[in-house]
Amino acid sequence: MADNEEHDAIDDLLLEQRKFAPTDSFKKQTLIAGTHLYDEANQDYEAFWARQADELVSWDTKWNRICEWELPYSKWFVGGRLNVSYNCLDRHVLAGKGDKVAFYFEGEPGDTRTITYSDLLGEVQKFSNVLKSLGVVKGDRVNIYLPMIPEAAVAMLACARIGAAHSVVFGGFSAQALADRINDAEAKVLITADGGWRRGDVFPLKQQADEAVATTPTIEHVVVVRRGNNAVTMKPGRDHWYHDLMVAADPVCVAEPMDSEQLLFLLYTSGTTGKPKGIMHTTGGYLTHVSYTHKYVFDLHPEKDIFWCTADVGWITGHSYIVYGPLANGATQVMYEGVPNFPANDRMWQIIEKYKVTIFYTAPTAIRTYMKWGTEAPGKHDLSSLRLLGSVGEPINPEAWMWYREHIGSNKCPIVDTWWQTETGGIMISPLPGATTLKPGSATFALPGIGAEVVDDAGVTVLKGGGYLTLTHPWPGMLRGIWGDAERYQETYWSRFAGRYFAGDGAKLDDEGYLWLLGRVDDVMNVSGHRISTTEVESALVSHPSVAEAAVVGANDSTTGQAIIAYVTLVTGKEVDEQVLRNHVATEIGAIAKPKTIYFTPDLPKTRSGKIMRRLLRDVAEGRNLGDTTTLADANVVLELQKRIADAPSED
Ligand code: 7RM
Repeated sequence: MADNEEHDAIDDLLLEQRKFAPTDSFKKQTLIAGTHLYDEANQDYEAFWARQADELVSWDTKWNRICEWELPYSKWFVGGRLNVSYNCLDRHVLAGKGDKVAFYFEGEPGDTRTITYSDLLGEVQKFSNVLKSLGVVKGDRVNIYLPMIPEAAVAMLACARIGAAHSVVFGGFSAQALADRINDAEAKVLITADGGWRRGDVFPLKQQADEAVATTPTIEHVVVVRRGNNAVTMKPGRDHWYHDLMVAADPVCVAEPMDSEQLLFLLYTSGTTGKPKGIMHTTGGYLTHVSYTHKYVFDLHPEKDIFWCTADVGWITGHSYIVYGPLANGATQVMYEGVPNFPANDRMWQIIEKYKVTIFYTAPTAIRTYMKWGTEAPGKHDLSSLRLLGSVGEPINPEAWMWYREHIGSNKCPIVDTWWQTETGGIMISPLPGATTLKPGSATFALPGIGAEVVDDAGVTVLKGGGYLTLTHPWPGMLRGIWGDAERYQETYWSRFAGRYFAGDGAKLDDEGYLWLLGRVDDVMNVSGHRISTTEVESALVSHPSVAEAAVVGANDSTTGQAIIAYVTLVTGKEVDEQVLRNHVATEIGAIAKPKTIYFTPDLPKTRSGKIMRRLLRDVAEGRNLGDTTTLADANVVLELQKRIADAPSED
């Protein structure tokens, strides 16, 4: 934690003195106004989670052990049996809530669909039978590569219903990235769409899927949802239209109880190497964790609230807080397909007004973008239905927090800044909005049932000041491993500090015990809340025939949090345009991984042992004075680079 950058961040945050206690009017209707949940969980966290599992989840067979913990593996609610799809659908319909709206779907072009819990149950049962008819059985993996349309939730819930694990790949990933993930998971079936809407145009998903499936021997069938109405090629015998299969499908598929530790899904996320990790999540613990956090962090009143999480289902936030948490809690949600500036900059605020959204959950990068667009867009709309705001994906700077509070929440909505990861399954550190006094930019405290501590380099607990964020005991939604790579699981999360889960984030505790998250301490970048490893982008760059060597760093960016900056050395005698290389990265990984800027350099700064000095490259990219360069093999390399960058035309 010796980086200047991190010290600056700590100093900035130390200056933040504003505090916002829950208002009386919020406290009057809140689920949790006092500290009793914390007190209960502090007494016995296992018993606390058992109570949540009992109250929030319906079990076919009750568990006989709450938690089995053999570091680094935990099992929760052992012996218990349940079906996640039953919990998200059937039980609400059986309780007479079939006509309650599950989703108000808003397509980017303006088309809408209202989907009740009965509707959703009907679709999921049929699609479960479709999957069965395609040969999918319990334990198989199914890949999902869809736009943000209700069929994404249908496909996920149908997998859960029959015990197949889904692996959702974000629709913005390239054919190559999709193929890598399908091959790692050895999925049998791929569910995709002809295309989806984005900024007024249709993006051709099926084309990417075709390219991917050309190199995925395990895929037997491809199911295609019609959404973009764009032309596609259907391969007879392999490809099937979703609507054709659905009309022929049996409408009844009884939910089969699954073991509490049955694999529910894989979700690939970037680590510090070039190969994404298939994070494993299972059934009973995960559902308990996401229902509990969705209920209490968002203070959910399912009969009154309209919940809108703006994430894509391709990320963990979409899994936990669009599909599983909210549906298990019987919430009514908005699902939006497109971008926030189509047809104009006020689309999000228009949607909030239209559906009278009460709880809005989005990312700091989005908030900073809205800030740039100005206050006129939100000012045009009646946002008075909002009563709670949330933030996720990266640290939220106090300035953005205050803007969000004032211009979206009209100074009355609490903001829950929620820290968690793909690996944690659900929210870990967050205020409880009716109980916690907020500080702008702080995620405040570990939730009841969660143990979080900051430690120093030697693993010693820090009570005040900066260090590494660790988790001290298992929790129900924790990852159960990395698909096919037990060693990497142990190594990545459980080897840095004995007996503790290492999150990879820096954090600081202030003198009142508030947690301030400071971003990644490893080679993982966070661009607009999306995790991308420097190595992944470097591998993509060097896979271009003209590139000899590449170094990638995440530099601070006022909108996206971090921006990808690449330094590239070309093969002698070869030339290539910056744009060509950026597009090459988009083809290899996806548009989100495109470097913002590429600097060409004859050499990269290296230590004598040949390690690229990324810290120096970050300093250079952010225009800082260089710190210690004594370990450099050739100090001239950096001076040369600085000169080039100073001379280069600016991007902004
Ligand atoms: C939910 C999600 C995880 C990484 C994590 C952090 C960063 C997420 C916050 C945050 C500060 C937050 N899963 N992060 N939320 N940093 N404050 N409230 O984003 O697996 O995609 O990313 O995101 O660095 O390690 S993720």
